[in-house]
Amino acid sequence: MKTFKSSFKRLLIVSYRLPFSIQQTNEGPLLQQNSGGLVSAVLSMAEQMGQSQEGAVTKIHWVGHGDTSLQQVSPSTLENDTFVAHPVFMDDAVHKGFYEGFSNDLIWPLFHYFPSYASFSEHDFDCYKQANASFLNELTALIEPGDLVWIHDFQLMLLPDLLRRAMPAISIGYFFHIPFPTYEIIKLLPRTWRQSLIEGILGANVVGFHTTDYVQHFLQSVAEVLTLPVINQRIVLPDRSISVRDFPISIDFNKFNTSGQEAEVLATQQRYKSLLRHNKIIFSVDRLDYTKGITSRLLGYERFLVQHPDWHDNVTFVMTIVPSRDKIGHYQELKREIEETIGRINGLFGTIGWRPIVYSYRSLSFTELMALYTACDIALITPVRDGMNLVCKEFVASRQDHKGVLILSELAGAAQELSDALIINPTDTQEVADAINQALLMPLAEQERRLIHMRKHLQNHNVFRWSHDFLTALNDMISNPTDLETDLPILPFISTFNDAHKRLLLVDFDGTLAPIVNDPAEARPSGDLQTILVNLAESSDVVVISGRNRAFLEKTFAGIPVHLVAEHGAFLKKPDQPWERLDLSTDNWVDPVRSIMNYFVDRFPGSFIEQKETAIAWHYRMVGSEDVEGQAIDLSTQLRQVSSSIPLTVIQGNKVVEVKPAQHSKGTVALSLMEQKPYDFIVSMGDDTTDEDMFRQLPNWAYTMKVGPGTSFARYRLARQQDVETLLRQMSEALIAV
Ligand code: GDG
Repeated sequence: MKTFKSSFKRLLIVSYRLPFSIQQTNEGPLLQQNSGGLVSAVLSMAEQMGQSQEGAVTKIHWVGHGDTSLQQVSPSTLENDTFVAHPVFMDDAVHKGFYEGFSNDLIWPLFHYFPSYASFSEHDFDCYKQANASFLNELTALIEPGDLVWIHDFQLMLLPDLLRRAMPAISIGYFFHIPFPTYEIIKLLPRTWRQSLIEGILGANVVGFHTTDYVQHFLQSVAEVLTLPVINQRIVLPDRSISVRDFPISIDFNKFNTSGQEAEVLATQQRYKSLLRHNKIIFSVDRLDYTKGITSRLLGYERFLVQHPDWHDNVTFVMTIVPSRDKIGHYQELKREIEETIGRINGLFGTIGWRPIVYSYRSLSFTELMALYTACDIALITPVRDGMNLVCKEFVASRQDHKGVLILSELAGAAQELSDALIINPTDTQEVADAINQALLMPLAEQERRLIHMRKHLQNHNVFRWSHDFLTALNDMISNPTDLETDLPILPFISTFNDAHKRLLLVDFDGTLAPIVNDPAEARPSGDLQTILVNLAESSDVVVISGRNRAFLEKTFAGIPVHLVAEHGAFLKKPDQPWERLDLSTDNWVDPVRSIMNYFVDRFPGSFIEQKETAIAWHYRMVGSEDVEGQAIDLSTQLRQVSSSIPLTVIQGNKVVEVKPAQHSKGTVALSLMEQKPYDFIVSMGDDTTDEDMFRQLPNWAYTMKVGPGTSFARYRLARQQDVETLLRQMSEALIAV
C-alpha cells in the first residue's frame, strides 16, 4: 500500500467508547488496548503519518467516555507505548440521557428505519448536548495547533461544530458508522434538533459514510434543512467547504486470513465438527438487536426445514447472540421472541439425536469465532438494516480454503461490495429458505469462484486502505482549500498573458460576458465588448462556453471569430466550421424528467419548460410566489432520484433547474480543448455553478476566475460582471501595444 506523509502533527481519535481496559500486572495496573477494527486502522494511520521530527514515535491520543474503572486510576496509568487515553467523565444522569436515551433510544432506531421504536425526549436531547460539550472540554484542553482530530459516530454529531467554533483552524474528520437514512426519516426529528445535528456534523472538513446511498441521503438532508449549495459532493459554506464521501470500512484481511490456520483454531474447529456429527453447519453471530433480522432469519430456516425434510438430521444452525442492551424493554422482548421461536422450531423438528438450532447467548472468544467461521458451510447474515456489517467480511477473509457460502441481506451496507454473495431480502422468508437450499447444493467450483472474487476485493480494500483513504481525503481538503486565493494581481496577470505564445480564453456567457436581464432572449454583450472579443480572437483562442442553445449563440456571435460551446459542452463550433456534437448519450431519460417538471409548471403559473437538444430546463424567474425557491429544491431532489440508463446531472442555477447527461460538462469540453494545442496561458471565467466544472478540471496554473459572490473552486474573483469587460479590455489593449 502507498505510504502517506501528512502535514498533521498528532492524531486525536474521539469516539464514544474508549477501546482500553486496565490490566492488573506484577508491575501494577497497565493500559491495555482492546483489539478491534478501529484500533488496527488507527494504528496503521499513525504509521502512515510517520514519526515526529525528533524521530520519536508520536503517540495517538484517544478521547472517549470514561467508566468508573478509569476514575480510580492515576493519569500515568492511562498511557502505554502507543496510546494516551483521555477519559471524559460526566454525571450519571447526563450519561443516561445522552447514551441510553438520545443515542440508543432515538438515533439508533430512527436511523435504522425503526421509527416506531424511537423515543423523543427533550430531556435526552439536553443530555446529548451536555455530553458533546463535555467531550469538547476534554479536547480543547488537549489540542495543539497542527493536530488532526478524527471524530466517530452518531453519539457525537454535535461535536465537530462545537470544536470548529472553539478552534476555527483545526482539521476535523468525521465518520458515521451507521446508516444515514433518507430525508423522510430525518424529517421526523423536531426541526431544531435536525438542524443542530446536521450543522453539528458540518463542523468537519471531511465527512465519511460507508456507502454512496448514505452520502446521497446526507446531502439531501443538508439541502433540505439548510438549503446550502452542493458542488460535486462538496457542501459550500460562505467561508469554507466540506467534502462528503463514501469510505466503506473494512477488516484486517491478513489477520482473518491467517488466524484460521492456527493450531488452537483448527483443534476447536475439528471439535465442533465432530460434536455436530459432521452435519452441514449454518452459522450466524450478532449482537442482540432488532436491526439484525434474527427472527425472520429463524422463520426462513423453519420454512427451509418444512420444505426440505431430506435435510433434517443433516444440517445444524449454530446461532450465537452476543448479549447487548438487554435491560431495555425492546431488547428484552426481542430476546424472548427469539428464544421462543428457537424453542418452537427445535421442538417441532428436533429428535433425540438432532437439534436443528444450537443456540447460545454469550460472546465468543476470538478462537471460537474463527473456528466457527472456518467450520461452517454457510454464513447466514440477514440484518434488516446494517451500516456496513463486518461479520460477513470476516467470514470471507477467513476462508483460505475457498469453501463455504455467504448469504447476505441486501440491506447491509456490505452488500454493495460483496455482490458474489447470495443476496437476499431478509423479510422474504421464502427467499431465505431458497438461498439456504441453493447454498447447501452449491458445487464446490462455484463456491470457490464466488469466494475468490470477494476475497480479492477485501484484500485490496482492507481496513488500512480505509483509514489511508480517509486521511488522504482530509489532507487534500486541508491543503487545497476551495476558497478563492486572493483578488487577481492584475499587472503580473497581464504580463504573463502578454508573454505567452499560445493562449486559451474560456468565458461563460450569461452573467459573465452579458449581464443577467429579465428576458433571456435580450441578453447581449455590449458593442465595446464585441470589438474587444474580435481583437482578442486574432491572437488567442477565445471560447464562449455556455448553457445556451446553438441557435442563440450563433446569432449572438455572428461575425465574431470565437469558438462557441453550447448546452454546457454538448456542442462545439470552431470559427468558420460547422457544429460538432460532443454529447453522444441517449435521450430516453427525457420523458420521466419532463413529466415531473410538468407537474411544477401546473403548480407555478408563469414558469415554463425549455427543451434543449441535450438538456431540459424548468425556468421560474417570472413566478411571484415566495415558496418557489423551496419548491425548486424539492424538484431538484425528485429529479436526482429519476432512474436512468445514463448518469444525469441536475443543475440548480439562477431561477432555473436543468437536467442534462452527466457525461458532458463545461469541464470536459474545457479539458478536451486544452489538450488540442500546447497552451501556455489559460484563463477561465464564469459566475454560475456549471462553471465550477471548468474551474475544478483545469490545471492549477490556469487562471480561474469566479464572477460575483459565493464560494468557488476558482483561484480568483472578479466582483462584478462589468469587471469582466474591464479585464478583457486591458488584455486586448496590452496585445495591441506590443
Ligand atoms: C457499527 C455498525 C458497522 C461480534 N460478536 C463477537 C465478536 N464480534 C465482532 C465481530 C465484528 C464486530 O464484533 C461486529 O461488527 P459489526 O460491523 O457487525 O457491528 P458494530 O461494530 O457493532 O457496529 C456496523 C460497524 O460499526 C463498523 O463501522 O459495520 O454496521 O452498526 O468485528 O467479529 N467478536 C468476538 N466474539 C463475539 O462473540 N470475539
